Amino acid sequence: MIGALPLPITLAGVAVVQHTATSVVTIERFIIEQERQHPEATGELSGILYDMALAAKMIANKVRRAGLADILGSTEHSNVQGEIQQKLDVFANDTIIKAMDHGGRLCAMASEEEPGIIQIPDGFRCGKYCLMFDPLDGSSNIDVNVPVGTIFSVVQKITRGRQGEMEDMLQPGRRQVASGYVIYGSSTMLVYTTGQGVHGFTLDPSIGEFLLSHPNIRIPNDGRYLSVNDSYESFWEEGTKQIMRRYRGLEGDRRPLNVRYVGSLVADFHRNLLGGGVFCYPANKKTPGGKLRLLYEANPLAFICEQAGGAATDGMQRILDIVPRELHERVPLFIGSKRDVDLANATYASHAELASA
Ligand code: AHM
Ligand code: MG
Repeated sequence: MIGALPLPITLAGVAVVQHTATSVVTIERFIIEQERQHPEATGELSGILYDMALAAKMIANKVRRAGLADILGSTEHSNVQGEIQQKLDVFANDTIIKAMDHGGRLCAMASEEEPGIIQIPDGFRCGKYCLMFDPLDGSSNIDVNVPVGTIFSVVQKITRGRQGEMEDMLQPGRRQVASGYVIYGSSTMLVYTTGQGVHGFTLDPSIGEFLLSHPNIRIPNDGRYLSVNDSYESFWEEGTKQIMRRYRGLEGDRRPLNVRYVGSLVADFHRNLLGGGVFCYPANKKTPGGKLRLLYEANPLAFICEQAGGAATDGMQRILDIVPRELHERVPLFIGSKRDVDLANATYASHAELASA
């Protein structure tokens, strides 16, 4: 039911609309209203977000029909990480590129599924932003009907030429101007930030619109959930093992966290963002640099998490301060409720002290 009309308020001299719980707000309208708070905005960033929302709807449609359309299974190609690509990965990757490459807002893209920079085709205008994305994270879970997701990150171009270059892509995460994710779960949700809080939209499939359902998401300081794949325990270093003992309340004074691990980053992160908790993919002896990718996974989710009041670290430093060295760089990741991320940092720091004593 459409309820009370939104109330106009004034912020920094600009009229914006304050949403009541009952107002129906599409993602387009919300983006426009946020843009109005920045009179200097050109609308290009908003355009990128609309185009991502469109790509998300197309991917959601395909994911929902996955079992029916007989498109499960692997293609013969493996991606740059040496993993087998699922067909839906390819579809999601192509869909995002096609939705974004001709809008005149981007100067280049990079995808977890592509080895190098994706240039804007000749004949299309190049804009001032770069888009990095993981088109379908957790895609190895598709055959068993577990939620998967799309993750994206936007930075501003810093080089002078027409096209985007590697230097544009390899900026620390704190320079992101927008990031977000889409979760294809029991419903499809798009959650994004442009540095003005974190807002979540649920897709109403009957009208094909993302509607504002979770304005101004805040992650609880004190988490409920621990998400970690502890089958790697024997490959963890002692500092990591101690962090996990503390999270589980086996050592120290932290109330024990509940373990929840889907194995699909977006699903694990989304649950912890709403309910509070920490997702960990630490380094281990098998993957000493971690598994998750800095540019496509850690940075965009870290921007969202910080904007929601949480934190993200590799155990030594804030994720958003890491200067990337290559497109497909991996990083250890602890992300979620601030208190739990701080506990990981403090535990590693005490181990470093012990080691150097
Ligand atoms: P992907 O980008 O190849 O899909 O891999 C990333 C996924 C994440 O969604 C998830 O958190 C992680 O890999 C699970 O890894 P593991 O099976 O080692 O626990
Ligand atoms: Mg991924």
